[in-house]
Amino acid sequence: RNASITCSASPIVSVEQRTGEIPSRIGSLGQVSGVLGCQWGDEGKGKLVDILAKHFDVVARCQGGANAGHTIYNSEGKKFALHLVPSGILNEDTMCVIGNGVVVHLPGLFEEIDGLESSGVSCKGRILVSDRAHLLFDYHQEIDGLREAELAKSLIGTTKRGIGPCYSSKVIRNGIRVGDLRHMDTFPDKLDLLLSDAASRFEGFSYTPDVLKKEVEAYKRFAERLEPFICDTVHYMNESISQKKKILVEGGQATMLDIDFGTYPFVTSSSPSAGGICTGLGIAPRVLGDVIGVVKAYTTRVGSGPFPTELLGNAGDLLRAAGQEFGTTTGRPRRCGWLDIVALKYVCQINGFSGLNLTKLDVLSDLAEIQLGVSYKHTDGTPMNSFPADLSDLEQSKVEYETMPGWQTDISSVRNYSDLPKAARQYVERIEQLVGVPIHYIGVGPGRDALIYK
Ligand code: 2SA
Ligand code: GDP
Ligand code: MG
Repeated sequence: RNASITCSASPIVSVEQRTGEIPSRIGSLGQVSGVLGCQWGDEGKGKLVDILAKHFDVVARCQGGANAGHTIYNSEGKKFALHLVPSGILNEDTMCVIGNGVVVHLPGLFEEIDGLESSGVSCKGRILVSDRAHLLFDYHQEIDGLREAELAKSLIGTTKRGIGPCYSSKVIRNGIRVGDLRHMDTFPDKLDLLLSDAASRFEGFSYTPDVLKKEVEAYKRFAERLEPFICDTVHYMNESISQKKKILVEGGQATMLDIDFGTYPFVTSSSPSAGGICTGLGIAPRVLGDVIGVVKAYTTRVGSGPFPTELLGNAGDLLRAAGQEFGTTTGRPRRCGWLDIVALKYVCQINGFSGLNLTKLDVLSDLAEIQLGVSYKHTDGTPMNSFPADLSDLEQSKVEYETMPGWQTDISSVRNYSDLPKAARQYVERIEQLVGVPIHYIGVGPGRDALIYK
């Protein structure tokens, strides 16, 4: 079913022909491009994806779920907070794909679609959901909370959106997939198994036949509503590639939260780095071209776990206020600190970025001096030459900083790189020099137009 679906978006022509605008600086290396987070999330990936979407036929999510919160603004300045729907949705010619690597909470997805439709964004026929994606149930969210309560003081600080429990079901192999909604005869037994399993593990989880009955009834309705969205997206993506369509992959979270490469166990349960693009969509590494790393001009983290360059007290509070650093999904205040070059270099190695988008440079505009965390040293004085896997090594490390002059000028209306104050250009160029990856875009405000193409 849906095997013969074809991409309805128009074929890409050159950026200049299509938009008459400055080149997007993306998409020239291969048919599939990616936008990934370089820190602990919330770097501003959604904004870049929204801006670039017009250059692409398809925008796809490959991992994570409704833990993601991508804030974007349309050209009239209207704000949208997206969680499961890809940030290409505001560009009406773009198809949006939710890939096999994503975990899908259907009540949340429908709520998001209804919200978009009521704001005048047409979603009809524009969103495809992989039949291989796993379903995230309300109970996954409930046990996410119970797990956090068990961990007490050493809690992860999850978004409580059920992400870990749903990926656990997937990996332990009793998960239920979107395609299973086409077999409602066997669905109740599968769900019963899952709920009974949770009830036997968590004392605080109450499970009665009534709960199952209600959930099955709700999912019968969801199955009907979802049917037009369900697609063999692996086939769709590969067909789109053979038809020479251009595809942009939108990462959720970031490499420092990656289940393999992040500050484990204070991580999410998916692969937000480049490898996740292939496994989360079923496409081959050779079709991947540009991968843009999105990096905030400073660092934020929400949830627990190590944060070597964190600024506690007043300095952190000032950054939080200037950058409006509160979770898009949960509203939690984000921890704030200086840019960590050691972590950034590690993330650049893992992802092989073709370029970077430095975001929120405008937020630093009031500072007289800016610090860059350039190296870590053990407390015994030995230098650490890479980002450590062992959190106790990280705890025993001391960050060494370079101090850069601030520019203390409002840069939010600057659109040409050469018009930035000298100190701001020095900061940008020092980062490029330290990490060895060019910065292609610089964010100077939340709006669509607030981007400098360097
Ligand atoms: P989870 O819920 O199991 O994925 O949580 C595990 C860790 O991953 C972090 N995480 C995030 N960090 C930053 N932003 C995220 N999205 C929201 C946003 C967060 C919010 O856009 O602001 O609203 O609070 C996100 N999603 C997961 C999480 O904080 C845990 O550290
Ligand atoms: P994402 O999860 O990476 O998409 O990022 P979020 O949307 O969670 O958080 C980024 C926040 O910063 C959003 O509120 C954006 O509107 C805002 N933002 C993005 N880029 C810039 C920028 O260059 N300057 C400023 N001031 N805000 C930005
Ligand atoms: Mg976010």
